Amino acid sequence: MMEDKKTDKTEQPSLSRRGFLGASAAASVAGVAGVTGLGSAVMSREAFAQAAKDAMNKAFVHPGELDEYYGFWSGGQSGEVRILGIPSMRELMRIPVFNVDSATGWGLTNESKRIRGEKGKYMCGDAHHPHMSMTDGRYDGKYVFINDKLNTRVARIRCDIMKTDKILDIPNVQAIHGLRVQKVPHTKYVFCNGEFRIPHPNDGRDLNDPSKYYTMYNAIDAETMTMAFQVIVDGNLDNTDMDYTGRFTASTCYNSENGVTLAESMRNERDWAVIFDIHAIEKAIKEGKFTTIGDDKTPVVDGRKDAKSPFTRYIPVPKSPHGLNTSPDGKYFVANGKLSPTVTVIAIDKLPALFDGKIEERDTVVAEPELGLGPLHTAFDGRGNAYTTLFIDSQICKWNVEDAIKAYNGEKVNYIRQKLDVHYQPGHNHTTMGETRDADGKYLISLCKFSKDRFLPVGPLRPENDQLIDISGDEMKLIHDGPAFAEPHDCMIVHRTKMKPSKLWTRDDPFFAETVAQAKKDGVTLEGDNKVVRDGKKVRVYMTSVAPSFGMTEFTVKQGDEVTVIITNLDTIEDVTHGFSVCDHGVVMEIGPQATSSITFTADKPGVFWYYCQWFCHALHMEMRGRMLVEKA
Ligand code: K7E
Ligand code: CUA
Repeated sequence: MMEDKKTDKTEQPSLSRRGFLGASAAASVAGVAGVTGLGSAVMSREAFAQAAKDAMNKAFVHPGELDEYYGFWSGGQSGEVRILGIPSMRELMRIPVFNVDSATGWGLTNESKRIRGEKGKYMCGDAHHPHMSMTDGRYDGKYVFINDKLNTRVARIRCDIMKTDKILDIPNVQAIHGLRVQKVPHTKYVFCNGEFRIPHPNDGRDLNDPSKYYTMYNAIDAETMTMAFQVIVDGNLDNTDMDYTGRFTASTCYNSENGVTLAESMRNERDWAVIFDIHAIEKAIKEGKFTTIGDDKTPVVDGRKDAKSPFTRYIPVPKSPHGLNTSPDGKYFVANGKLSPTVTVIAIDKLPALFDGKIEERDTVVAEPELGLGPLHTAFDGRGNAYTTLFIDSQICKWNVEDAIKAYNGEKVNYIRQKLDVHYQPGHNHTTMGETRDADGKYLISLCKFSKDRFLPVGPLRPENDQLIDISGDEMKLIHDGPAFAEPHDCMIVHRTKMKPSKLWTRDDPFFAETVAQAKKDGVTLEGDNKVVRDGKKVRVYMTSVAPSFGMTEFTVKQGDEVTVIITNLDTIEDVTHGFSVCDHGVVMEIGPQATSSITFTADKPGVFWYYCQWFCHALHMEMRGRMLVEKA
């Protein structure tokens, strides 16, 4: 894909990153600051070290202190989401989503299996892009949505309980990659990109006729988590973002050649940023002007280039663009060039004229600054500066958007403010609140794909390196290295004032409503009864738990019974979570305070099987156990 070129061909500060390798980060940064004309005086090594130390001290979260921000990290091919505290970079929680989790029983309990649905049988996922729901362009603390590229799904996490509560299989496409939410007036839709091109329906027809393949842009109703519509496109959709008017979204799109091999998809010097007019699409669907595919009911409209539809415009941008980012002032879409050293700045206020046919596609481009090799993603500080990751150069390039526009108009200005070495090969970066109107320009996270020599060696597979950078001043300062497992492609940083997580479960939580309904049918009061209900070969064992004991110290079933254990945790003390595990049956689950959890398994062998609480809950936690007696059939 991307070749690690030996020389840096950028015209702006012509620095060979390779020349820095071996030199200390401090020296490199000081050097860059000098050449980029940041200030005439190159900072001394001592002064730089002191400045970095000051920034580090400012960001230090002492024991017992709380972080200022929640970071939501994708767990990449681990299929989970992680919550980190920022700036401490302490990992606070893991939220299993597409994976199966041995700690909480996610993917094993009945409640989680219902949410995971048909594709829950796949015990893996490839999570890339976590994004929070918004109201009026600001995080509202309600949901986090995340894609699964591997099994073509989108999940929703409820931010009160920090559990996944819906997973939607996206029909008619393959590999959901880019994902963003509608920002204004609120998150009615979640938008996501189908990346790979396939036949439709994909039922064995047109197997080897790629001219019939295509992919689609997808809109999900965020509240119901059902499909809203799909738009047929040319090329392969990569990343996407929405504007702050609620009308336009944009997606980067590579393989404008519609090829299937690497060589075929690399021919064009320019691919596209595809702009979608959401209002036009909604109107067509309202008027019934759509088709469907196979048995699926999702409204589909044709937004291919040659269809010359009112739904899309294809803006040529160089070359196999990757990240697509909206500036927090709502003015620009920025498409990151990946195989071109440039990023393309598209003025959102010119898009209505483009759709009206008054201007040409490239007339919407107001800047195309050259930043360095391998620009992948751009973040913003809310002060007019942008921060672009340079994958090949292993740097963050800080540049000024208005200056880049001036340069594009022929003025002699240097739009590059600073280049900072990161370690190494950064993909996404993200600023605090930077994808909202509240962008506050305090910290930048650089998600580096390689850590090489930054940590103790741990075998051939190494952690990645999530670096924390202070961007509050004129200069970026690297202040923390954070090892991370399994590619956190992307993250999102939310001020803690936006979040209101629950401390206890509520008894009427929809998360376990179906289990509660079953108990009602069985005439069981979950908050007090401890009893066994037999229903043919199905046995339901209802139990309460209060530290340090289960409501039942034994129960008896017959070999071959399908056993469901339903536990209600009556503890009302915060932080007292119990567990339920049965030895030698692969049975494990978490039961939070005031929650009900259930799990079903087959008692397939006669004998005595101890069950126990696997979540440390009390001084007598080890004693919190009982016996399952399985009688020979
Ligand atoms: Cu890895 Cu956003 Cu999936 Cu870029 S994507 S790096
Ligand atoms: Cu209950 Cu440990």
